[in-house]
Amino acid sequence: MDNLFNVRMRAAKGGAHEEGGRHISGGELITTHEELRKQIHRLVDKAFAHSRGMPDFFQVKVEVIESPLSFVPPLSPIHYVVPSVLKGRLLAKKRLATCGINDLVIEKAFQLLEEHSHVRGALIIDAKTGERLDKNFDRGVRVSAFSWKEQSYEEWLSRHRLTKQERMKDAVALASKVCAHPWTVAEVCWSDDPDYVTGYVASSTFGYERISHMKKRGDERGGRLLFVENYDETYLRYLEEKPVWIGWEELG
Ligand code: PML
Repeated sequence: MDNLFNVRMRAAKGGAHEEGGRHISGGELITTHEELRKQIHRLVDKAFAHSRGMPDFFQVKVEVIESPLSFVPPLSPIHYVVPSVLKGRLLAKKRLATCGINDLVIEKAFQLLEEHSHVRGALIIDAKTGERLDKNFDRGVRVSAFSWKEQSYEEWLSRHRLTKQERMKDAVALASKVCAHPWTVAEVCWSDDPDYVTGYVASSTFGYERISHMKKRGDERGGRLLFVENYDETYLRYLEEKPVWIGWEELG
């Protein structure tokens, strides 16, 4: 069998992230050697045509995948259209509460997200106390090593009568990996792209719940919260390293 590669991209302005540069764009994918060149081009286009600005730092990391890949079925989508950011945030909080998270914990976590909107990775939150559990204060946790199987993506689109949308494709893949772990209670996310106001709440019980307005247009603050019932090195390694295909094994 051909080698598979995990490809990670990050781009920033004002130097590398660790030197204080401002995050512009990131990307994750798994690919074959044959497709590598095409996929890297896609990531170049993604980073250099971003509404957060033109990067002056761009890095692509390509690593061969040593362990076998398992399949994670994609979450089913629901789309809520809300008339305002206020209603969107309120709905997100209600959906998180439906996952069993206490209102005070939700408020505390949203507050943390406001204070850490410069963090490009996810903040890991204790679903019982609202405390932040990851120790990467300015970096958060980067969920990596996942990709859609293209045939499954086509099937998922047709099952849910949806058309292709790159950003949603990437977000559903990430959320499906995150929510497949039994310790994940729920995830909430909205983009740091000033032109992109749709966000989501995801959970293994209710699926990928898209919310049309999670922030005002022009706002560059975004982020991702993962509410968990347990947290340790193995959970962190699952999110960052365990390679998975998003799709149904029977479709290949
Ligand atoms: C991001 O791209 O930074 C997050 C996007 C979240 C929403 C994706 C969607 O369903 O449209």
